[in-house]
Amino acid sequence: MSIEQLESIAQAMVAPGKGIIAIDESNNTIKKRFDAVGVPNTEENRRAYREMLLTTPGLNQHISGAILYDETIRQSTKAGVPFTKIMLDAGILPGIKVDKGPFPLAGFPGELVTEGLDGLRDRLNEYAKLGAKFAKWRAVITISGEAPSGTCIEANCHALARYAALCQEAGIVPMVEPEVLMDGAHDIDECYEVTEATLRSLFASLYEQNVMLEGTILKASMVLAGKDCPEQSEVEDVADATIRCLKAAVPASLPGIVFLSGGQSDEFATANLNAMNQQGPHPWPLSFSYGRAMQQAALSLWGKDMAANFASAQAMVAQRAKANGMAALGQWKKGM
Ligand code: 5MM
Repeated sequence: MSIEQLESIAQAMVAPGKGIIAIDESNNTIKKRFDAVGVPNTEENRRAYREMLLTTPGLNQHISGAILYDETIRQSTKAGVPFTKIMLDAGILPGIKVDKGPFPLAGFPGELVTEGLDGLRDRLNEYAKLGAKFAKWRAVITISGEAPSGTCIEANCHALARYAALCQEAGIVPMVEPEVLMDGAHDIDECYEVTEATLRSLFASLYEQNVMLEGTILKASMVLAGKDCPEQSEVEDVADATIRCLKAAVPASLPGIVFLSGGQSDEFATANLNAMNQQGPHPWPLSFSYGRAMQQAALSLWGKDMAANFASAQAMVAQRAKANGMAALGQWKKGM
């Protein structure tokens, strides 16, 4: 695939007023989400839940793509239509999570490195045949005591760049996600420093591995105080710090940046994205690739009664997609 084709997929992912829904929870993570609402974590329930999300009427108005998990990209609706067909027919790009998750970084207690490079070329080729247009790899950076170490940042960014190069070889747009966790008592300044160092290391690694930025999407965490910090960040502080950090570290040739929600409330995640876009124009479109901030309200409704609440859960998904789509344009208003 040519760089122009990768570039046009990347641009479609961040088309004006559209963003990504992240539904790539591994079976362990979806178990935690299901446990919280009392849904047994069976393959059929996971399939039914993803069917509810992906068949939301009008989803394509504000959703450009969905990130799927290995099990999900192989699943179909109850009527037997593959999820990838439902998506492609609606103009929603299928994405696939290809990392194998974060593991302890040997020699650095408390720090994590994401694994999954072994056999990745073959897996990507298979996912491309299954319809995947973009992929995702998430690295986890923890702020705690002396962490993160430079070694942890470099190891994760090296893996992200190796993954991104393999994606482009397979004709798949890499979404690179270095998540600086909100867990901890650190303040917004510390989050800024760690995020900037991580992004600088990431773009240096992408350059070293010959990754074409024009065919790459960054999935970033916002710059904000840790969950246990006594001084929590206000929306304007998050927007100012995040934009300053991205401008300091992200090349303008990147076609777009999407944010993760990372445990923020639905409304805070939307308000932060909206405030950033109100400060624009920026060198790149800024949109969303939310998991929890897109799904949590719908999941708790659906979990109470899967059949009776199917349509109201879908309405909730549509509402969150619309709110975030408006925030991607800087046109969201509280209570919309
Ligand atoms: C959907 O959750 C993804 C993590 O799944 P695993 O923990 O099972 O690997 C995660 O990567 C997600 O795509 C991003 O963190 C965005 O989700 P949030 O909830 O942070 O917006």
